[in-house]
Amino acid sequence: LASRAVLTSIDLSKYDSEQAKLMDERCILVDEDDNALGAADKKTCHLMENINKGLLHRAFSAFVFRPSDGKLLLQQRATEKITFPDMWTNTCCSHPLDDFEQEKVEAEQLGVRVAASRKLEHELGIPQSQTPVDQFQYLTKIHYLAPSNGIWGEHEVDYILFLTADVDVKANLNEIRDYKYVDKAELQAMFDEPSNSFTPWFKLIARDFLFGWWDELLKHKDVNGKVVAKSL
Ligand code: DMA
Ligand code: MN
Repeated sequence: LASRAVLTSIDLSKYDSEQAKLMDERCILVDEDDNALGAADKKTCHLMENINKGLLHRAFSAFVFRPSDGKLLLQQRATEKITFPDMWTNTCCSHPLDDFEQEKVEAEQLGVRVAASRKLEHELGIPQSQTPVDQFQYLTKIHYLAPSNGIWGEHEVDYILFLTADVDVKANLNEIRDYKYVDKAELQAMFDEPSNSFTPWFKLIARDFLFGWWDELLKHKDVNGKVVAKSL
């Protein structure tokens, strides 16, 4: 597709300048079987007009759990975000980039693991030493399409990664408005409260996978009652 279609672009001057600059990052284009096809900037990849022509890119969704009580770390996206602002979502989502050789490596999902560790530091200030790439557990990948506000949307092959680790959070306020740890009941209560809004991919993953996987995770505890970290 990308080679033949004429792709649309737009002016970003009315958006937050830091977030506008990040729209120059180069995402990895893929087909529906996740075969890499090339690269395009993040702005091009997230315009519905291009998505409607079939443009698809690679992404990850990371879920970080606290070993002491098995709670999940959620974030609320900053108002400055160009796509899906102010919504509650899983710990961190983003894209492996064509800009970095390591993030293009497909063996053992290395590229998305490296990207997850990089973005957990960028968005939540978590030192990369606390998120070693071999400690992420790869669950599956999902293909989904979701419009955001106005002209924007997502169309991704999204790798789902779990990490059980103690992390120190120092939120980057250009990325994140708020964050909190929740157990399953607390998350369900947030879903039941109509004034909360959630990203479409988080709702989808929660509906189809999250609660079952979370139950499995909580079954594995060490002698001190801490949830055991799983790795590759
Ligand atoms: C993009 O997330 C990835 C998924 C799975 C939706 P994002 O908008 O948080 O990424 P970024 O902040 O890097 O644009
Ligand atoms: Mn995306």
